[in-house]
Amino acid sequence: MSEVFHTGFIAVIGRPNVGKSTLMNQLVGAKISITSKKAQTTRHRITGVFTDDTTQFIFVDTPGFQNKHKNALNRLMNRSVTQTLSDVDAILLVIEAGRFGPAEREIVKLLPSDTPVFLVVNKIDRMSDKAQLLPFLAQVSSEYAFAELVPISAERAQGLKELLASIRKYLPEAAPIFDAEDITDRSERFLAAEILREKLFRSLGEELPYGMAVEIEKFEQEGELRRIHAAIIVDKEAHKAMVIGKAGEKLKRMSTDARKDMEKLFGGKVWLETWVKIKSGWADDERALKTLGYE
Ligand SMILES: Nc1nc2c(ncn2[C@@H]2O[C@H](COP(=O)(O)OP(=O)(O)OP(=O)(O)O)[C@@H](O)[C@H]2O)c(=O)[nH]1
Ligand SMILES: [Mg+2]
Repeated sequence: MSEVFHTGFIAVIGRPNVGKSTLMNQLVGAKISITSKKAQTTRHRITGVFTDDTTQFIFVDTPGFQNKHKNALNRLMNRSVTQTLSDVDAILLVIEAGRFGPAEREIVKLLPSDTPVFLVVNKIDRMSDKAQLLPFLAQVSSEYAFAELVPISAERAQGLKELLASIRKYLPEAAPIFDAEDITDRSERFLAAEILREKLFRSLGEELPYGMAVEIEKFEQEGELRRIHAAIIVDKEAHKAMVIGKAGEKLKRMSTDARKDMEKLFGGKVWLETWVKIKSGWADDERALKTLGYE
């Protein structure tokens, strides 16, 4: 390798639902972080790695930063954002095109002054009038001394090559930390729980997903077959029935969808068993949160 190699950490932050996880998955080229139309889908810090001939990009997807809802889980989620910021080479602050308001200004206050911050303007595919983009960029650049302003569409993979090329300029010269084929630091056990949680988030009504978590009780591998037992944790008896659905139909469909995604990501057959468990108040119970893997 004649060229110098660059390696660095890049935090992906922003308010809920702006497309942080969609962006990281596109940059890494695999679905390692779950996504949904609902806010606060991501609850954990998740590392995604992309390595090419000259650079290793180590992205850190974070939960959406918000101050509206306060419980122990939300406090942990916000803390994981601020902790991530102190230890990276670059920060991608993701916003939605046309939207820079109080929630974004709250986040700007957290930015460390010694780290380059990219303003990543996502969902440009939704802008009906493209002529509004330039004045919008001019306006937001007065909010903070952003190192770069990059308009993209994470969903349509527009602007991502340009984004990677500009990030590289800010990463230090260093040998890679991960193997070239690694895409995440998370275990299959963790990813399995997240995939099932995505199906719950996407298939259930508005409020229910926030009161749920997934716990993998058993994860065994026999050759290419993975046997997974997953418990879906709900807050109330009434929620249990909603997750299971009429004659178990709902749970069956969500489990099948989850199994298919797991097989795709792990590259082998999966046998998945799911059941629903009630643990009331788990989202405000520090001990329960620890058992569920929230740092
Ligand atoms: N139209 C459009 N939708 C997008 C784009 N990127 C993401 N989305 C959608 O925006 C929604 C939220 O995406 P996520 O990636 O889950 O957002 P997030 O910022 O990780 O959200 P939290 O984890 O809840 O903070 C999903 O419905 C995505 O499909 C985009 O470029 N264009
Ligand atoms: Mg997310």
